[in-house]
Amino acid sequence: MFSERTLPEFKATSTEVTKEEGLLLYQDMILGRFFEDMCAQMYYRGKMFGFVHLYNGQEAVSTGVIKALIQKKDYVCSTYRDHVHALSAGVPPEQVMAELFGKETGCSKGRGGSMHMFSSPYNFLGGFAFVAEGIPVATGAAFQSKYRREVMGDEENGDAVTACFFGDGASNNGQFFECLNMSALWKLPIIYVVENNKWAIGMAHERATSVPEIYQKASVFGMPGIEVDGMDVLAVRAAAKQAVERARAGEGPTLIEALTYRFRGHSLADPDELRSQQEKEFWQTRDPIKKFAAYLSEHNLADRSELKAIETEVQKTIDKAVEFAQNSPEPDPQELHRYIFAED
Ligand SMILES: Cc1ncc(C[n+]2csc(CCOP(=O)(O)OP(=O)(O)O)c2C)c(N)n1
Repeated sequence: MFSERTLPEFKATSTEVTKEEGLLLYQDMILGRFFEDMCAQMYYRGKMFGFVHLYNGQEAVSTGVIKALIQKKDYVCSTYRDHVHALSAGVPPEQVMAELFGKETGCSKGRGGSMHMFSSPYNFLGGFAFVAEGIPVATGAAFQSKYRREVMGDEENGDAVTACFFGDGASNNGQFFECLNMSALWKLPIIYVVENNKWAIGMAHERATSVPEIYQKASVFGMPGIEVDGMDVLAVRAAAKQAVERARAGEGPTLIEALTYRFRGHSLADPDELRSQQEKEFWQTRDPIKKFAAYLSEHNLADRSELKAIETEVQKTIDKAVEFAQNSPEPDPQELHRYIFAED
């Protein structure tokens, strides 16, 4: 069956974007899209191993939230669909690609692969294979920010904000409820971003969920819940900015539900036969990149040739990332136990 929730309306005129900001948002979304397309190519050429989950279609969520965080000290926590969150958080594309190739130069030293991106210099907390596993980790990061400020008097890092991404499937997991309770109780500086792409592998969200409007669940914890069009980068960014301000001001967490769609199967191993053609075509018409390109030209912020120049540059960056990954060494088998926190 094919049914759709009505997307909340967002008036783009209610937000201001400079040309520079607009081009940066566009560049970040293009980076996410082209990077994932390259991953598909490399996966089918046998360069990557294990499950690889791509983010195509959801770019406005990563870009809209992470680019609204602004400050370098802020944290980002992801799921197994993590490449693009890592890129938006600033992890260099060559390090993400090398990780996918299982190389020593990858952001997790080639030990993690697709589902376990991690980068301490960029405050990127992972990459987790288990559904909802990142939610308590992100909540812990937000707790330490508050602890630093209130107990340790660390004004510089104490107001860092954490953005925690997860899927609609994860919102039915107990960790979601436990963490929302704690973070509301302690007024932690965190934004929970649920990317409702309607499906958890082959399980339709409405079939598995008593109250499918996830943003409504915030109210029982006494936190704001915002429903947003996840295919509109400006709408996501506006919601995220509001949540960041609240968090930074010590007013506590926000739950943002971004209504979005993944354009590919659950992973590259999924033939994607369960979702109807009609549904897929409907969401393709909402492609967040095309939508934002149209916005930029309608508002005279960029013409086609400027956008094309960005696309060409991004493609070059990705080609270089592949070359870097190809030419990088594999981890030395002698170092199998390095980075493991265990004693004999
Ligand atoms: C704890 C746990 N249970 C089950 C799985 C198997 N599994 C992998 S992905 C997935 C669906 C999750 O869907 P969602 O949270 O909506 O994220 P999306 O894939 O849509 O990004 C499931 C059930 C898992 N990885 N971890």
